[in-house]
Amino acid sequence: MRTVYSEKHKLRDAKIEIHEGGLVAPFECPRRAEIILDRVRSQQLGEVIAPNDFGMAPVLAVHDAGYVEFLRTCAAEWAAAGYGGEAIANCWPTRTMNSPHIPRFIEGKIGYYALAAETTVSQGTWEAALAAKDVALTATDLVLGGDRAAFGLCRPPGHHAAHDQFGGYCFLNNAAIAAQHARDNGANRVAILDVDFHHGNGTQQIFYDRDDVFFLSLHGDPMDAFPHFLGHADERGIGAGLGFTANYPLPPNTPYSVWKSRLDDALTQITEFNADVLIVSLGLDTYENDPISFFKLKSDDFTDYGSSLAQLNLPTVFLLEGGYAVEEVGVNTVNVLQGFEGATI
Ligand code: Q9C
Ligand code: ZN
Repeated sequence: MRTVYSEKHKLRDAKIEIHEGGLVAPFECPRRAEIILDRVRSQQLGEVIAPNDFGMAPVLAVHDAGYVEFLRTCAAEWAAAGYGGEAIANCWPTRTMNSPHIPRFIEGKIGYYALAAETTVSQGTWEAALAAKDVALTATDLVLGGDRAAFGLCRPPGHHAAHDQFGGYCFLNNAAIAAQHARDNGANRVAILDVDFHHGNGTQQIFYDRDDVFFLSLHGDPMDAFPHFLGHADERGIGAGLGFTANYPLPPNTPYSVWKSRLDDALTQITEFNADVLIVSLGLDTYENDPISFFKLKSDDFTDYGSSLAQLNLPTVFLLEGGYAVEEVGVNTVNVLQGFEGATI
């Protein structure tokens, strides 16, 4: 399968993340993508191509225009206020302060558009996020054009980004943008399977009331894990979308055997949905040695479930999400893709 990759991911190179009571170097770092690209090449997965520029229309099809303008201008407004470091939220419209007014000053505005504080908006973040959505859209076009599968090596990731919120290392929701693009270009039903360790709250929110995009997620139980406030089993969609969201929260130390049984249930639901296209939000942070997660998948397990995904026999777009065991993230990513390609259907 072909891989879509842009060097512009390197422009997302934040220096700080709030973690466990202090500031650390961000887990979501440029080296992740370089290690994955090296593994794609050394395993000869297939051609590596650059993305096309799709402009802003596919972004505005799923994200709020004011939010997008905020992302574009945030780092510059932060600097213009005389602030140093990287733009970071420290105050929110919480449950007791939910006025609809959007502050004009950057310190309030960033709080309005943030869903978590660990993620800064550094110089270059916007340009990298734009490249990541073009990577996702280009990979989607390969599959819409007849490729059996494609890999979008997206960075920064996207699945925590909601209609008008960033956080969890995500700014633009690459998978949601890709799914809407598939809908607008001939796919009647799109399934998004999110296998990242964390719940894909942003993707769920964007499609929650829709019956044309089925969102399914396996993840650490939000009672125990980020994003803490979404991803429970009783979230199943609303209105026309009821039954088109499926969540599989799982407890600390979940082994592959249990995770795989939940995956098999999700795959059955995707088959019954009769999807035209499958988009996989491919997070590798389910790995046993991931530094911020608590599942126990081993490297060979990634190959195994890649093979199961192929059994759906659907045009499949893989989009990179998380995975922070940097030295092993290349092996684990390409294991999924090679498991998929090596499967006998
Ligand atoms: N103590 C993705 O994998 N905070 N985002 C974790 C751990 C945020 C992960 C805190 C994790 C975001 C795309
Ligand atoms: Zn994750």
